[in-house]
Amino acid sequence: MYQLLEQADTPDGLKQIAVSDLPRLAEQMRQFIIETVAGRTGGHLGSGLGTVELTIALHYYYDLLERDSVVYDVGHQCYPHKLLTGRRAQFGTLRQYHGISGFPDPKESPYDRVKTGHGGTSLSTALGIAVANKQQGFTDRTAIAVIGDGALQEGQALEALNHGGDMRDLKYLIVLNDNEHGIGPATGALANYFSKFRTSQAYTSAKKDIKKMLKLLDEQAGSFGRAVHDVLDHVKAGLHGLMPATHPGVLFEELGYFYYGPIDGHDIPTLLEAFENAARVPKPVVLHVMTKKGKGFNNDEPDHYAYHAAKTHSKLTAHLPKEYRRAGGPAYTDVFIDKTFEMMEKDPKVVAITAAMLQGTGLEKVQQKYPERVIDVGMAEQHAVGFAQGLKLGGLKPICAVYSTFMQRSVDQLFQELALIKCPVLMALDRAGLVGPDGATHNGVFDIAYISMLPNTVLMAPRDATELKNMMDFGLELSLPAAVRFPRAQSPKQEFPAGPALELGKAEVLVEGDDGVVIAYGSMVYHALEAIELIQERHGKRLTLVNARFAKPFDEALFARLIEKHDHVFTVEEHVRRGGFGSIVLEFANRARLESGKIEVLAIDDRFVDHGARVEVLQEVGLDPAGIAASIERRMGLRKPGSESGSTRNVATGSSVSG
Ligand SMILES: Cc1ncc(C[n+]2csc(CCOP(=O)(O)OP(=O)(O)O)c2C)c(N)n1
Repeated sequence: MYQLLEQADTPDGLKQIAVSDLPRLAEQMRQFIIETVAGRTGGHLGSGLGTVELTIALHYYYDLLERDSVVYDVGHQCYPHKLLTGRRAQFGTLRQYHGISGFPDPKESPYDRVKTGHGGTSLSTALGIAVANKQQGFTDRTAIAVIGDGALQEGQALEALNHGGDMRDLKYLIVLNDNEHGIGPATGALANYFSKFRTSQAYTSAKKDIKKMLKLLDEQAGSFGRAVHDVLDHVKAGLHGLMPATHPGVLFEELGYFYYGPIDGHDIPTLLEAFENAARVPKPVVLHVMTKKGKGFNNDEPDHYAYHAAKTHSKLTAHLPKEYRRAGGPAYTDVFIDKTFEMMEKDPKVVAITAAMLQGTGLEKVQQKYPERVIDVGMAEQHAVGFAQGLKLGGLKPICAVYSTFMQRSVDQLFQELALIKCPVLMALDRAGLVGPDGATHNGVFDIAYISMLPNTVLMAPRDATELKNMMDFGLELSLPAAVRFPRAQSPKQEFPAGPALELGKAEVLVEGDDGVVIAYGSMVYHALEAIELIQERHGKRLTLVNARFAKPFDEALFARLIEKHDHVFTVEEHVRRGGFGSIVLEFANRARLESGKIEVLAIDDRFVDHGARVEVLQEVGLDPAGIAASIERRMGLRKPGSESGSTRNVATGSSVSG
């Protein structure tokens, strides 16, 4: 059934297949991806299905191991690439614990030049490789970036476009994979620009004639010397200029690129011909390919999001334990959405911003009711923060909803546009913590560090759904920029009774005990609660549990009292140790001349955490209730050092092996 696919396990095998058989290979590959991803593993289904023929053609034409290189933007469309580069047998382990990653990863294959997951980066990397090739005299090497119309909106991509268009004598190919979609249908001026010509009849017929002329010139070009080649290049560029005003290449040509296309990205011979032609152009080329996202997946749901990403089949996760016993309440994302509805209803000044994540943040639902007040700025996190500043200065109350990991791209905007002038914008950092199957590129485990270092900022994290709602109200009324972080998880079903009302920088004591204290931040409060319950059951020891609520400013008076009183102090957070909540407490203890040696910080070690189910990776880093209990027991001398029973912690200090 998959005979051609098996033959194409490596690019060498692929190159033995006749061009006329490649469409059949594409069919088999599509079938295999649908069976695996939609049927079992879940993952970025639609993007990969759209790039099947493109990937086959790239590997067929180029040598992407030694000579040439390809960088996939975001990397979520790399499944066909994985299948052609020796990973078919492991494909069923996609995104699972110790399985292969859903993104390119040099640890997995030398064909993956870089690890990606964040968008907008491929043009810079490929341009760098192209310039390095040129400077070292590797004139036969081509550096290729494959970028979607969504990721092209990112600031970095546009910066690289600006830089690259000014270069000559470079083998640099940008494949613009235009499927009229980001995660949902494409929006924004660039999307409008590309869509304008698609429907234009005049463009289609003019293009046919000009294509013929270009082909003729291309056929001649090879037989001439360099000078003639350059002249032909200009003639060709001129012919492109004859195209109607809606011609999509104008933008790129004016920036200095040789524009080629648009061509059918599902037609392999046309793609191969395009690569051949592009190879003869002595300057950066933009090859515009049109593809269909989710091609071949006949889903009944006409839901764009379903094409983008398929859910993991429940069979694969059925054996996994609950994250913690009281889990099972609504997802934090849904709580965020309910509250945003409520806030918008109450106050007409409240607006929400997303950076191409309408579906992931849940704001799509809110947009249906408030189309003007939910603003999707496109894949543009830096702009999202700067734009929020403007909205605030203009008199509105912006909530900037960006995943913790993607907000990393906006650190300078947090610094200048918000913190420096105390501009009060509320940042809603969803997916803060370990995200699970998307792995290292998507884990939101650095935000406490990159925000807390900035003066004039407020950082908070809720212990449950009720507290998230309270923090959103609280944060929006502050006179400082504030961030509320919440995990990709369900909130607790059974909440602790409501404590005192929120007060800036004040924590809440949830449980009183004399044998030690655990200060937990946000998502770790209920994990820590179960951990101290376990310890009480096993050893009869009672520990105090504090819900920190704020990492900045934090409850200095309470923490000082607790550190003075207790011999054992633990902080727990879903964040890296360095620069996290615990390190803030340690630094305070040191500054206040308290005994900082009593404090143990339970956090993620100085390493990147790979993919797996969220509960598996929490266990790996010791932040599941059993892992937290084990760390406390060890420190308190209740368990022999090195004994791991009762804890599922995998103490590996390197990252887990991917496939
Ligand atoms: C910096 C950053 N912001 C947001 C995302 C989330 N994201 C993943 S894929 C995607 C859409 C990409 O669209 P496009 O580049 O057109 O590729 P397609 O999926 O359509 O093939 C988004 C917004 C991301 N990965 N990186």
